[in-house]
Amino acid sequence: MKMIIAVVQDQDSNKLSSALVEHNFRATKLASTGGFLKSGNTTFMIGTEDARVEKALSVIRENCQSREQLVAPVSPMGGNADSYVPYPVEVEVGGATVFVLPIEQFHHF
Ligand code: 2BA
Repeated sequence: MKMIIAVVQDQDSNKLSSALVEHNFRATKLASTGGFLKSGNTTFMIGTEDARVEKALSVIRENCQSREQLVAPVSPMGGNADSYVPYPVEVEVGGATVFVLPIEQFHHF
């Protein structure tokens, strides 16, 4: 068994939830915050059999898209003025950041 942890953009989370249910995957959604942008994203925990990992990855791939996001400039006060960028910078936020972990035990009481 594996645990798939997928960090996705909030805009894709409802679509992905529905697609996972449709394909008979069980998942838990957690509200999370990206460390870099400091804005909300959604983390899915999906426990599944080894044989279904590839299918879960394809469902995630099909339902999450990457987007450009503007990062507002941060005041240099208290920080290093050398690295201060006075204008918004565009970053590409991936459709999904996915980790696949082995599960030692699974219990469902
Ligand atoms: P954030 O940390 O808010 O990052 C959003 C996007 O900002 C990233 O997209 C990347 O394009 C950019 N970025 C992140 N750190 C950067 C840095 N130090 N310098 C320049 N640009 C940077 P993604 O890579 O697609 O990541 C989307 C979200 O997935 C992240 O949101 C974070 O919540 C999660 N994530 C990504 N890599 C992770 C990792 N290794 N461990 C845990 N969570 C991760």
